[in-house]
Amino acid sequence: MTTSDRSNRHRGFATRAIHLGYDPMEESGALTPPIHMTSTYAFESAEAGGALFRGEREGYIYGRNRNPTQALLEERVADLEGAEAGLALASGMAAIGALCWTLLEAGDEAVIDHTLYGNTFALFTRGLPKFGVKVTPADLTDPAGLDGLLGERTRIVFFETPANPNLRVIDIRAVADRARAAGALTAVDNTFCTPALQRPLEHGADIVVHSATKYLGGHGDLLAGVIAGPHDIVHRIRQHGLRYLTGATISPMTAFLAMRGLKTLELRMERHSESALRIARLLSEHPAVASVEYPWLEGFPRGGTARRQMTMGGGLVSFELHGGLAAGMAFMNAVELVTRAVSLGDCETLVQHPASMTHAAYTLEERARHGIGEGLVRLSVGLETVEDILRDVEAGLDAAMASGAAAG
Ligand code: 7XF
Repeated sequence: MTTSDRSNRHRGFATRAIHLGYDPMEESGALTPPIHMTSTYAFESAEAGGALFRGEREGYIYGRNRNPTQALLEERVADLEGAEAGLALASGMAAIGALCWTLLEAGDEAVIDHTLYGNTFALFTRGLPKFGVKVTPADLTDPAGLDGLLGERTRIVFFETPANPNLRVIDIRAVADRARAAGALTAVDNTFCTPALQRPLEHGADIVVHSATKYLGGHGDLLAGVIAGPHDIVHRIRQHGLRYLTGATISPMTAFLAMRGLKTLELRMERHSESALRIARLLSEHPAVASVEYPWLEGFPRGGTARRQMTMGGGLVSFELHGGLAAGMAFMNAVELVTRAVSLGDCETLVQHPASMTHAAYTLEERARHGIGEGLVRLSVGLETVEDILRDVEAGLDAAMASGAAAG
């Protein structure tokens, strides 16, 4: 068998998530890739060390830049996203930060969608302007609205789809076409879908970022981030964003755990999606519920776009109760199996309140302007027996109604 056969690049998604780029026979037959716990690398000669630093030779120098365990994770995620290259970092925020610090400079502009994870919003609207970058939030569910916002200095258009926490869906192709025509890069946070359900690069985006803390890792036991995109951009982010602008390196142990998660990614995303659809349907039929956000639910805004760019609905469901915030709080306090916690994409079903938790970085006024409801409750549907989740959610809704709060 040739080396290229062993790389498994021609195989299906799940096979590549398990086998890509690793040949056990090159590592003493070890079935799982070794964890390279080393901070630095020996140079064959003094000259060879210099050549590595000058980029004239391929190889490892120092653990802050790269490690073989990390390199395999990067190769796998990049391949699954259909990207030339990947870069793994210490967290999702490390990935988004390294991307911004590398690609933007004082005087540049960026356009972001109205709805982003709270700290991504804070990075763009509080962090970057301190260094002379102008950031304009826009409603990218209407891509035509971009036309007046893209200037000569616009370098990046950044959004999530579906967005955290209200699941709004953005047409990747429509935004990317406009951005490209104006000379700007399109970067999509693909955390909610993962490449198992949506590959933004196939729809015209230039760069994908992930909080691998969520579905890629999949087990609530690590923090990590990934960037995937063209080789030259990813190389620049490694050389600048990772090496000296943030130093936010992923640990080899964490890279190993993230790869263990990847092996079951496709399976998990299917089950998350199937269960979430059932929960979304239950919610939409319950008298306590005022509205449900789930991309696969009948009548969901831009559901056609969702079905064009995603293969299933994913594991996140958000909803508002008739009794608003008080009813939502009563629901969260009544559930027993569902765990009150932020984060998402774990095996455990988690519930949280975006306005006071994940999106507390927005001001009250910003949340109102950007469509993040004060009463919105976000569920990350886990992998437990779906009947158990359904029963617990229903009991929570009944309890919220009985408390009187849901009458609102
Ligand atoms: O730095 P992290 O690995 O936590 O990733 C940041 C991040 C980036 N993009 C999206 C779409 C995210 O959802 C996140 C983290 N979100 C968690 C949440 O919404 O529950 C953070 C818990 S405060």
